[in-house]
Amino acid sequence: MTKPAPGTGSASNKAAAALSIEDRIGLYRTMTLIREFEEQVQRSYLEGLVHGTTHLCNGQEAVCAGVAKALREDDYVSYTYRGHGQCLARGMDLEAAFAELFGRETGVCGGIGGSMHLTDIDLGLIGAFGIVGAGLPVAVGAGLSAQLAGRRQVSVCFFGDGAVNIGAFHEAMNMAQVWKLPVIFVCENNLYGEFSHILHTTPYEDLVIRAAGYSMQSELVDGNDVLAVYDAAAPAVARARDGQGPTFIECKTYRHRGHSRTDPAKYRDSAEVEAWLKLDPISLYRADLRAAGLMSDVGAEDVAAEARSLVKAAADRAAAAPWPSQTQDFMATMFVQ
Ligand SMILES: Cc1ncc(C[n+]2csc(CCOP(=O)(O)OP(=O)(O)O)c2C)c(N)n1
Ligand SMILES: [Mg+2]
Repeated sequence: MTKPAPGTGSASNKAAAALSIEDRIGLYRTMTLIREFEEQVQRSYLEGLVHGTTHLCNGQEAVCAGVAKALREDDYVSYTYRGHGQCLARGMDLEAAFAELFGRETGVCGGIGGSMHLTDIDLGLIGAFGIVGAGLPVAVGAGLSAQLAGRRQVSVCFFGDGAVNIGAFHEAMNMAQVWKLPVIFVCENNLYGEFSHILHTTPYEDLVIRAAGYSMQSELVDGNDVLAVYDAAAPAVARARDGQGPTFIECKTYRHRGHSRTDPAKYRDSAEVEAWLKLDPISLYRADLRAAGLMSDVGAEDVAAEARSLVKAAADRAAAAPWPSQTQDFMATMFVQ
């Protein structure tokens, strides 16, 4: 069994200490909304509403919520096919997100992209990449454009542990560091790439080591601790904005479900799964908020109930939306107001 890594970020919580009570509860809301969204996606999939497959991020909510909290509205974010959480953390409209999964005209990409391609340029969501590692050079390009234009924007790139063995990863890391680009590389190390444990494809589990090869600032954090993630992301974003270059952040986490909807994940040891379920980021954070006297169990249930009802209503509306017309101009839907 793979032992859950403790992470290194939760001890200090320096940036997180400055968060207001509202912000702290907001992080709980964001994670809960993402969880409830994914649960609804699962139900909708079983009802036959989702076209194509879907990759749920249950268990990994603290990574996208914690990083998104550190960003400005005009920053850039790229991610993978497991990107629903990043989109929601940036404020994607729930109905438009479901409509995209359901292949409807009112979807964020006009219903043509589907679950693996949720994108909204107005929210800085510059792309979901199905090709492993493909988002990294694009994020570097976005960072370069921001640097050249002097806009002080930051480009954040989320990717899985599988991406670190792709050539584009190394090219992107190298260029970002040489040119001191405002890029944050966020590796969601959930220990598996599809059906393979990380040690079958990579000689070690701590991928943060890779940053040293590029002399890049790096952080290894407990990706199931939302405040630890924020604590690593906030200073990295501040450095990038100030022209001090990129950071590589490895977030140790775990996906609760299989790789995609058709994967029962039988290749994982049940003791390993159980150990990680006990480290569920939402339950852990709820306990933290309760201990700090910021939220009662009833309050937490209210947040979940509200999120559940919001996603259900959004999914219902999306399911009633029209199909895309065959003459629809895809590019116009995506980029032209
Ligand atoms: C270049 C490339 N090779 C192989 C695949 C097939 N593939 C799809 S997802 C995946 C696993 C990626 O794992 P990871 O990067 O750890 O992300 P996770 O699914 O765990 O979030 C693979 C190999 C692909 N999409 N692109
Ligand atoms: Mg993985």
